[in-house]
Amino acid sequence: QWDPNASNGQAIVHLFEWKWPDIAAECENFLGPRGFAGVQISPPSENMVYYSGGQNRPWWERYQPVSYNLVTRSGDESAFQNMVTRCNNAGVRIYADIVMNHMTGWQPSGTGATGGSSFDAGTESYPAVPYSAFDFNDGNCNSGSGDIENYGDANQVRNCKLSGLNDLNQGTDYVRGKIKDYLNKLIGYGVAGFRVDASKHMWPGDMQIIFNSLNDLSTDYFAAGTRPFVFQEVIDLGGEAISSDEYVGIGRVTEFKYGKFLGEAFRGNNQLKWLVNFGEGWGMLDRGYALVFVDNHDNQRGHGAGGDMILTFRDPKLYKMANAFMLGWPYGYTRVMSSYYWDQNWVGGSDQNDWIGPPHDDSYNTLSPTFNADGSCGNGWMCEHRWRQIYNMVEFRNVAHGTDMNDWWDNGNNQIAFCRGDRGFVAINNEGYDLAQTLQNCLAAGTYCDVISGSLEGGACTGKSVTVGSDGTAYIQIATSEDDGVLAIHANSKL
Ligand code: LM2
Ligand code: CA
Repeated sequence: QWDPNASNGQAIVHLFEWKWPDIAAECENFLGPRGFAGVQISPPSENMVYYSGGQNRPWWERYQPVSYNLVTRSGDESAFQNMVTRCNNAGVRIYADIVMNHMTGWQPSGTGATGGSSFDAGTESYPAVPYSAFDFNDGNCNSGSGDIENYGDANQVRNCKLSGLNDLNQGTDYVRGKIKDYLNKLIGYGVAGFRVDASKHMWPGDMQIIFNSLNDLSTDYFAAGTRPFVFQEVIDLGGEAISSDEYVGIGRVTEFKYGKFLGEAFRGNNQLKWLVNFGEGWGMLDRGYALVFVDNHDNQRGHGAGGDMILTFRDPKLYKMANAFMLGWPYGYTRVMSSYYWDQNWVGGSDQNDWIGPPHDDSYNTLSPTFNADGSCGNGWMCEHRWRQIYNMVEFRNVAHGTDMNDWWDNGNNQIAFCRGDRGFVAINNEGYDLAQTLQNCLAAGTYCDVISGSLEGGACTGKSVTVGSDGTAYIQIATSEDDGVLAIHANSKL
């Protein structure tokens, strides 16, 4: 359950809030051809519909399930099935975001849901599952308010309400059975695995029982006996009662230290030279258990963990450098974030618009991305995964897969370079002055196309070229005046 079950690559992309038909087309038109292994989708389960206080249809309503019916703003059950089939046929896996810790928070009775199911949050009644008060943890929670008040108390973190969300008791056979049926339905349609929301708020023992009970993946697409990939969202920056290590027996775990540490380094709060042992040497999970990312849908908008150190599309030059480092570096299984734009409104250090949902029409139906001549997206979609510097580094990661890091170089400060076996070479310049040096390389002698400043297209390089000499060295130049602070060449970018 630590293996992504992918045929196609070493990186996945989170197509946050995308609609199912748009994801299907993206698998066929872009992700498959570009070597993306899979897509993390937004939660497919029916959620409450939120219109209140001027915050209409926030993205976070999808983290308040009403049932396990497959109907959301991303599409209905037949659109879901069609997407999974088409993506699998394009060699791209689908990983569903599973919200199984809780149902909705309190909402007035009569509040709508994306599939039209009724519910009453106050009495914890969700007839479309069905769940009733009996299935929730209220009696097992020992905090005064019923909410999680103290992250030093594991019992509270797992048995009390996260932000007021009705907390399911995964300790009962009934709740386990309902979750199992939901996940097995998704497996039946051909999904390859799950991102498990709020895993820190569930007991690992309960989760283990649920995931062990699931069917093998569909033999329409996977070898007999293949188990679902599981990556659990556990925010562990240290100093709490619960640690990520408790979950590595079930599947991979999101390593939130990774994006925070990278953000600190690229923003200048730490020298890049220290990245030489980035990974376990920095107190992070063993690489075989880590799911890593520069930012996610929470911390790119001040939710979750990492604070203002997190890099996002709003700092494009540093963001591309950090993603290039991540995709070039042999640690963890990598996830690229793909976002939509929203206007921020900063008041007293917090963004009042952090709730804003995806691009939509007047009736709040989600809009599809449009595509510009250069491959970038319109209609409010950022599509970081379509930035050349990012998708070309996804190819780099695939080409370098199976090699370790070698031939590290740094200038003692914020210029670094390293090799991946004899398959790839990356250099990064985060100084206020140019990098212009002859450095040890590891690729075979020849001329290579830098896949950051350009691409190898029809045998020609649209960006900078690098010549590796017969002595194994190459002259590397990254001027501060350039758009990008990184250079990368690999075995498949040879001219
Ligand atoms: C997650 N990981 O553990 C998700 O990555 C994160 O996006 C989810 O929170 C969280 N768990 C629960 O699934 C988001 C968002 C919250 C939002 C919740 C529920 O970050 O702000 O909470 O979804 O929709 C919202 C309101 C909050 C309110 C709560 C309950 O923002 O003020 O609390 O609903 O009504 C009273
Ligand atoms: Ca819980």
